[in-house]
Amino acid sequence: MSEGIVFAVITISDTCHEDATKDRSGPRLVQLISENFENPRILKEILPDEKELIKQKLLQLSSPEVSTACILTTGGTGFAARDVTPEATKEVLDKECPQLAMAIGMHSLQKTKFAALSRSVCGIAGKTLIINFPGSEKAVVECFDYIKDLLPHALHLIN
Ligand code: MTE
Ligand code: CU1
Repeated sequence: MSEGIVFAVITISDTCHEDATKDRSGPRLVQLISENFENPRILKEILPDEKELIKQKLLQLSSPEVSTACILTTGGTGFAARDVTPEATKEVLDKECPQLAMAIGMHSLQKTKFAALSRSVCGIAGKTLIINFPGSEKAVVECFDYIKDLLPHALHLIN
């Protein structure tokens, strides 16, 4: 069996960090990756809405030793005081990919105008593509559905 793409799914939520049984978006993303990619290796994490913890985890997963191909985060992209996922992500990126974030946003706006309330960012850290998704299960399904066809080519270009 050939080695598949290495993914990481990070749920970012105080609530889910306290009680992992409340995490529906993370497991849903794991399921969607498994259904759409061959033999993926999927690392799974749940973090509280703490910028420094998020940043350290993104740095670790994108380091050459772990070299995750693609990190999908879910949650912490909104307007609440503790929503800091985009800020943590920006601090680890070498390159931002604003058109990818914009494209996901435009797709999302066709589903709900509340997509305007996500501050998600996308970019490249080392050889790792990092994509922020909003926190709801509905949102991760919609956003994953949009990027799944783009991912193989995007990851190919990075590596
Ligand atoms: N994007 C999609 N595709 N579908 C959605 O249902 N919900 C929005 C938005 N983006 C949504 C979406 C809502 S209601 C919010 S508040 C923001 O994402 C931020 O969510 P977060 O704080 O959980 O990251
Ligand atoms: Cu909302």
